[in-house]
Amino acid sequence: MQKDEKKFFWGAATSAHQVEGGNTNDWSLWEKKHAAALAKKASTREWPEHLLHAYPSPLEEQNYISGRACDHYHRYEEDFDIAKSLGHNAHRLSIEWSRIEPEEGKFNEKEIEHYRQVIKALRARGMEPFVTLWHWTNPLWVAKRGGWERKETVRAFLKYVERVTREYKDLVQFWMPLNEPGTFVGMSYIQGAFPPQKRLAFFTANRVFKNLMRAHRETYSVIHQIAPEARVGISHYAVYMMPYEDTLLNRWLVRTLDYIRNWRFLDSVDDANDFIGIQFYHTDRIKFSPLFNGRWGFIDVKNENTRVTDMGWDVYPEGMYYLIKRAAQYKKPIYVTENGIADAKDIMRTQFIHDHLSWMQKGIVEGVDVRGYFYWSLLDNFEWDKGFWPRFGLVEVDYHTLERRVRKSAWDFKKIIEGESGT
Ligand code: IFM
Repeated sequence: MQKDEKKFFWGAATSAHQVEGGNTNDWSLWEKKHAAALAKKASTREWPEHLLHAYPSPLEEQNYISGRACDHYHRYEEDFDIAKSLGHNAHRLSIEWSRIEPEEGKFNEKEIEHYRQVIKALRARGMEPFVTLWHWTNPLWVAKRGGWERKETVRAFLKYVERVTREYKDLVQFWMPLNEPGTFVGMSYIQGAFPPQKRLAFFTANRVFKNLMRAHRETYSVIHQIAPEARVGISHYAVYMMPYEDTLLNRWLVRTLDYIRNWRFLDSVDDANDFIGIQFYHTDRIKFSPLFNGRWGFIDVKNENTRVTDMGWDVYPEGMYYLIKRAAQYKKPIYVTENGIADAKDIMRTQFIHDHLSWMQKGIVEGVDVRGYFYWSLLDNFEWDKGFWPRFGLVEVDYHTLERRVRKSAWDFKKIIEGESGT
């Protein structure tokens, strides 16, 4: 395997549960249980016509059940051909723990072979695999005994990590142990939106956070023991924040939240990273809420909403620049391992990519060591508790036929890649 650390990587990212289809894990169980309630909740808000009449519509139960998803499990070669034709020289994917180890200690040889073929398919197309080992989903046996609330899960995860590293060490150079641990803790234990849906469970959240931190560190050691040359890095969701009005209190809130949401995890695993993966989507304007009725009690988010995605996220490309400048303080190579927009009509995506890359470029010119950019996502896919309606893909997926249609913005992104790499 050629060591290509200095090359700039262009690509897109996916995660197993969101694209593969046919998974059995804690999410697939949860989806079936909550689909009706999620569809009902969706019916209480107003929807633009183009989302309401798409298939599946946010008002339909099947929108919230991942089911066959994009059937990427069987169509990965077709999908990688598309990525290749779009000028990508890398791809970020995740391995599904519940497939590899559906029962504790029982590894599924067929699935191990499957992912070997997936990774080889990337290599055969000259695309560098960036492999995430856990992208939020847990095998049922892990969830049943308390998931990441329990220290035992760290030990169990490391056994899976060890097996997978031994299997693919000659094919994979870049490893990412955990996807966005902070988002997982926030969504599952503070907002209570993701399984196991514990709301404002601060003590449990802190325990889960510590277990994930331990899992990251120990995965770093396990991978390096088996594959000393491997590069192991965090995948981190960073939110750019600014005060809603420039008051002392709002500024103080921004500083505090910036540490908790953005840098606490990175600070505590700083010695266990060969690179930093930054995932940037949106910006929040933070405001003190004296009546305790803000998004997080005394803290509220009040965005301008002049440019928003289909998900209602505020678009603020400058945030990319500030975040990579701050992340540069860790003095590690940086990869933007996710950045993307839900835009079903494909009317904002080209500009979105262009603007974020311009701000990334400004950081590079000022000395930030950015070595890759992965758009989220290659395909439209299953956006967790929102289901299928958010359309993040460079490639549109028709969920009736599973036909893939390359969006115009994907070709525009290709032109940028070609311009930058002189091809
Ligand atoms: O779809 C998710 C992904 O799983 C993790 N990062 C953010 C994306 C968009 O919400």
